[in-house]
Amino acid sequence: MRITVCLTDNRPDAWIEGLRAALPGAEVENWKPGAQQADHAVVWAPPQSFIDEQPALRGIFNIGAGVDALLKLRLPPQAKVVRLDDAGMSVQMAEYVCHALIRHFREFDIYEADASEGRWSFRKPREREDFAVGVMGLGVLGERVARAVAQFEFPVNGWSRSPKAVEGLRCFAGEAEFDAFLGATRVLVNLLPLTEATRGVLNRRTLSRLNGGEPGGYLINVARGAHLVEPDLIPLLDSGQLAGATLDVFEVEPLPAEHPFWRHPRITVTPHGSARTVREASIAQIAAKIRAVERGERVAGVVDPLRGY
Ligand code: NDP
Ligand code: OXD
Repeated sequence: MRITVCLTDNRPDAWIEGLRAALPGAEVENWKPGAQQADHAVVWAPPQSFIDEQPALRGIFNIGAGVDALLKLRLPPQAKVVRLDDAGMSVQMAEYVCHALIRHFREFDIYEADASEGRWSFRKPREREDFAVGVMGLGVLGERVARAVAQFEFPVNGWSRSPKAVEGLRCFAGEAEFDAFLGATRVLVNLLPLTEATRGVLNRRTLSRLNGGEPGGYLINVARGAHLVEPDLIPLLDSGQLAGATLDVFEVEPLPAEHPFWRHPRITVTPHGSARTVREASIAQIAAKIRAVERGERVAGVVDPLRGY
């Protein structure tokens, strides 16, 4: 069995070494133009030229959860696209979202600003019942995040494509229940995959519906930058309709130095690190899935190209 590795923006050596150790007997090589045909590929954002040179691939294993960059390519029709299924990311995502939520709810950003000026300040405690959290996407990451938030006793709503029942959550599904979900939510957390149906879903209309249409909504976007119509955000913050936003992902990454999000006082920017790929856990997961595919077994995380996730 031959495995080719093509990782844009990632150093391949440790991946190759780890895959060789986990799959003894397999030939694992870093891809170079003109390389031999492989059975499986381990990839992150590969170029179309890589795919065009590997028409016989049976499996394409993505070292991230989101497959939006991969699905833009023309892929061999027989190749299964398999995404990472947690592999250490959901706990990081839960930490990140709980941190952003609690920082906002407890106004730690204001205490930090006061402390930087040596001011001993007091702020009236707020009621968590007034800060219903809504998680868009109740998949591997979204459900873990929703459960973590519920541990802090915030009311939690969840929205997915198909109807779900998750204990402790008020679940909404599909377009028909989207506005009701938004209206019942004050702090919106985006954990949707980027697809044709979800591109631009965070926009003036939808963000204005948060908190029953009253001012004070808050956005935490940890999925993909193209979910947000970026020019819509600052007017909503400046008018007070939204109280703030924590953004980990952007339409263009790295976020350009001149982008106004860097300097807006009510936007917190982090560099697409809310849940990083954990190499060892990912190698173990991918190797186990390659062995299962070779035995003709079903594996979790196979992407449906028509759904886009
Ligand atoms: P999953 O595929 O497990 O979950 C996707 C969820 O979104 C499902 O609940 C699905 O509904 C729902 N969904 C999809 N389309 C729609 C729609 N049109 N309307 C309503 N709900 C929809 O994905 P993960 O949880 O593993 O990952 C989510 C995303 O997080 C990734 O695609 C990636 O973009 C992003 N990500 C970001 C990282 C970062 O560092 N910032 C790190 C890792 C991932 P249903 O359950 O009905 O299918
Ligand atoms: C992912 C990511 O999709 O890192 O895994 O964004």
